[in-house]
Amino acid sequence: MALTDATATAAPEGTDASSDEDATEQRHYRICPLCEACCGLEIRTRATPGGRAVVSIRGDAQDPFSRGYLCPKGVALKDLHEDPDRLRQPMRRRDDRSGFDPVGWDQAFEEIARRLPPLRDRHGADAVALTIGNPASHKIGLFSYFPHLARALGTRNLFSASTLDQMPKQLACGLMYGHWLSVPVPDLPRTDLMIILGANPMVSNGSLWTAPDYRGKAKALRARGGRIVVIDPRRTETAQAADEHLAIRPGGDVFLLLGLLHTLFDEDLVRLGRIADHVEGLEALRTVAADYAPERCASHCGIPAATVRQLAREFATTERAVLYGRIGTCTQRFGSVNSWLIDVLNILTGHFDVEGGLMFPKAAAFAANTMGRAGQGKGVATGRRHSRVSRAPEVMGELPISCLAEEIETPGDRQVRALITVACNPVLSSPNGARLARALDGLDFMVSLDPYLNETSRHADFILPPPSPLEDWHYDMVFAQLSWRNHARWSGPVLPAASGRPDADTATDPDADRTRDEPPAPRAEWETLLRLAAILNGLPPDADLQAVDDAALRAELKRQAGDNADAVFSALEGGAGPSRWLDLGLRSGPYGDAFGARPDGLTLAKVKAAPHGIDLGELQPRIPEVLRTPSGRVELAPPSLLDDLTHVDAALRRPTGDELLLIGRRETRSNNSWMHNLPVLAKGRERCTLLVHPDDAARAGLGNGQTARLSNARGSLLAQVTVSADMRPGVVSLPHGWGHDLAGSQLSVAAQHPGVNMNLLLDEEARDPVSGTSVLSGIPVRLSAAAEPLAHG
Ligand SMILES: Nc1nc2c(c(=O)[nH]1)N[C@H]1C(S)=C(S)[C@@H](COP(=O)(O)OP(=O)(O)OC[C@H]3O[C@@H](n4cnc5c(=O)[nH]c(N)nc54)[C@H](O)[C@@H]3O)O[C@H]1N2
Ligand SMILES: Nc1nc2c(c(=O)[nH]1)N[C@H]1C(S)=C(S)[C@@H](COP(=O)(O)OP(=O)(O)OC[C@H]3O[C@@H](n4cnc5c(=O)[nH]c(N)nc54)[C@H](O)[C@@H]3O)O[C@H]1N2
Ligand code: SF4
Ligand SMILES: [Mo]
Repeated sequence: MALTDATATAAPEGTDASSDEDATEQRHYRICPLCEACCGLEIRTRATPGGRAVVSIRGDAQDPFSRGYLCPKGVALKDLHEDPDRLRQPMRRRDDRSGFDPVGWDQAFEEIARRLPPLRDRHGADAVALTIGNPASHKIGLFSYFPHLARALGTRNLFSASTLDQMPKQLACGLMYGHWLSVPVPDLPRTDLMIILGANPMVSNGSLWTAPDYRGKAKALRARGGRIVVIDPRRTETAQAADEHLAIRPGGDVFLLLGLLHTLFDEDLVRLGRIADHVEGLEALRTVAADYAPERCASHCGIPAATVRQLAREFATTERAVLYGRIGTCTQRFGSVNSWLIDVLNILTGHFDVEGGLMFPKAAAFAANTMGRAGQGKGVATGRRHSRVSRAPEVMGELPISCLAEEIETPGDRQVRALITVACNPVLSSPNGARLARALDGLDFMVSLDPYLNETSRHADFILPPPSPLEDWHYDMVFAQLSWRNHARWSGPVLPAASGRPDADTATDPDADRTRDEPPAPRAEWETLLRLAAILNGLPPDADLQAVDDAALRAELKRQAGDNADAVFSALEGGAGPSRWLDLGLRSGPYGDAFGARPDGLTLAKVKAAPHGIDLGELQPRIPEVLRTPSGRVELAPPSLLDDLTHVDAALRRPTGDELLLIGRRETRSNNSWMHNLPVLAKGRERCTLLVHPDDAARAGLGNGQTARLSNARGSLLAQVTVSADMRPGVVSLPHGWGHDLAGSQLSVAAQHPGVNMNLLLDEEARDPVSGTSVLSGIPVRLSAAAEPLAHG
């Protein structure tokens, strides 16, 4: 039997049936869970013989946060919901490995209970690895209940997409401000100069910065006389809509940033402003800066020294300015140092914790930097343990995901023998996925929580699918902590569970008893995670989940509320699952009603009653209250980052090579590795193409539309060439997340335009050793004209 989560089954909030329309048509307001912009959508549905169907999806003009913005992916939620390849029930791999068959949930959990705990008991907790991917941060059910599973497993082999992405930023922020998610964001609406380094928000819609409609906000900045400077090896869509583009050498950011730092001290441009009394380590920075004159760094960053000095002056002397860096600066050898220096430069120029600079959001729920004692804390620690094979240090409780394959392959004590993947596709998303795919075949047992039988889940023994986003309710646990404006927005399920599936006509109440042969209704993801956790904690596979959930909540309340725990427990809204935790987070949060002590404050009921969400205003200065460092200050010179400068110095002494360098890119109609199966996004021109500068194309004898071979010591692949003067000479660009031609996946649309997986050319051992993050950019490659044509495309 499925559990009831009152929030999941109640529909009226966020839904309205208007009388002037067809009586069967309803409008629903739903936050898009597909990327970090978190746009509010208006979704119209109509009654159909089988249930309800989506009629249209558009931006919700009344959403105070996204104000009507949406991108083509938001519209694709309909295709995702209706995708015949999207799994609606658990799949079990046949014993002869010839494919998968659907099974009931009870049967799946029974078999998992039979196989997984004994394996863990025999080989130890570390023998079961756990990976979690990008969509998990967009799903409250996954994000809030994943820790239950991680705790129940007790494994040290915990991996995530963070070490392919933002870990350097989280580490730098953790060290400087005391918490992993105290990440300040650009106050774009109030700035006059925005410098963007290694990010393409025009396409990505922003990252570690929830800011729907970058385009509109950038346009407004320029209309009020401001300037945008983009520093990127490619003249990106964001650069094309900016005032200036500097084509940096891939991997050159650290040299640019140090050159800027040098100039600030050298030309007496340091102005700390109002936070001067709250920083530690200024003199250490002055000492560091002395070594990195732009004249020394210029050839390594590929930007002339005079330009670097001029940029430093303009940044320092513009009253409201901000420097923002993202994934292009993170997925490099010096990713952590880059992330640190970006914030340092904002701080030293007085563009930090002030209007128009980098500012800290204040989320309504779940933000650690709104909990506990304001202004001081424990800070963060790393390296409390190390990976078994490469001895890579743990960061934020995780090991580098690029270590997963070797942990599975290398025999010995604590060898990984089983794996649970949660919303993760590392066969395509991590370096050298081919090696990982081979390693996965050597596992004794694997479970994937995923809506698709794809490049990674095809290796699993069981695939446990989520409901479609339109069948689920939503609240952003993570992105409200990274938002351009404070807000609290909740959205209800748009469609009843199990609509839009092939058997929808016969769909019954998801909670009704059913026989094993009937296709089961989707299970909420928190329920799947809690069920797995219960099994690993030794409970039978049909244990009473309500009791398990109640016990976990009561234990937390005992910790937080002591003697009041029982009263708080009874006051919380929602039958089970994340809704009670959300009510707790909101009510005890910075805008909350504090369980009656602040009657005007927020509760889940109040947030649910506002269909378009609640606006909580512009970002406000938060130093020192936001800090959780042991010193109670901003740590400008964390020792582990200072230490890495020795390696920067060594790199600066080596001459730059003249190899061709491969970088990645993102496409508007694509999202990492998993949205290529949606017809509305997949149609049109080929997207997985190689951008090559005209000079490099001519040298290799390649023209537009021809097939190139790209190769290095790791491997070789074919890609269709697009000649583009937007590339820096000597740099080529290929999007990541493609390569849907692997046998055994069930992605019929994606298979028609499979593209190639650029990560096959990446070295899984190339990492920023401080954060464990993979080097995904600036990869040396050889380019030649291919004798053979592309198999697809
Ligand atoms: N070369 C190169 N490689 C890169 C990058 C790059 O820029 N260049 N970018 C990196 C970055 S930033 C990231 S974040 C990673 C992403 O790495 P991953 O998280 O491994 O990859 P995604 O493509 O986001 O895959 C998400 C998986 O979740 C599944 N999924 C989708 N929705 C749901 C859901 O609601 N529930 C569940 N349970 N599963 C769901 C999808 O089917 C897919 O299998 O890739 C990284 N890889
Ligand atoms: N449409 C779409 N949107 C997405 C995604 C998607 O796949 N598609 N993925 C989502 C995810 S998971 C994330 S993490 C975010 C990422 O969001 P962004 O950080 O904005 O990511 P990108 O668009 O990859 O932009 C990175 C830029 O860095 C540049 N670059 C590469 N190497 C270097 C370098 O060495 N130095 C500098 N300075 N620049 C470099 C690239 O040319 C690219 O323009 O996007 C999210 N949004
Ligand atoms: S930008 Fe597109 S994918 Fe991202 S939240 Fe908005 S509609 Fe969804
Ligand atoms: Mo990402």
